[in-house]
Amino acid sequence: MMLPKHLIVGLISLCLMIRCTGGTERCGASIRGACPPAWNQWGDKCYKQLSGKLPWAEAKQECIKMGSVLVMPQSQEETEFLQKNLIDKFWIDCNDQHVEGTWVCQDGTTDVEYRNWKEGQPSNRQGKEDCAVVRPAGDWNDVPCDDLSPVICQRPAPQLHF
Ligand SMILES: [Ca+2]
Repeated sequence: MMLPKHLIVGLISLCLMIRCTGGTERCGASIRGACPPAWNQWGDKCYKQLSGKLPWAEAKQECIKMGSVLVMPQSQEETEFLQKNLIDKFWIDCNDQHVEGTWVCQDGTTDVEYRNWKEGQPSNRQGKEDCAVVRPAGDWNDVPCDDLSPVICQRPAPQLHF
């Protein structure tokens, strides 16, 4: 069945109007299908670096406060984007605090299989390295969770659904 053009335009406008009730930031993002201001986009994810350095647990909390989660790159391409556009060293949502040697890496609440440990890592040096960072070389190291490292938060890019 063919719908009259003005009806289609009307329906799209109505959908946008409903989605825009969340405020101007969400509205602009929804229409462009892009990240909010000050967030970098790569594929279907938005990223933002926090100012300063934090311990791992605080990094996770600060991201949640912004309606996002601690970053968890799922490929070397994603890691390279982050290093080139944000910063070359940062925490990732990967830890073995619960069971030593069993690393849990999560993209939000989804387990991530991707691993990129530097040769010889994770080393759990002195028995106290339970959190992971991306090193400037692009690979991973386990370090003490109370180390201070830069923080990148991630959130899904807004999607248009009709
Ligand atoms: Ca280590």
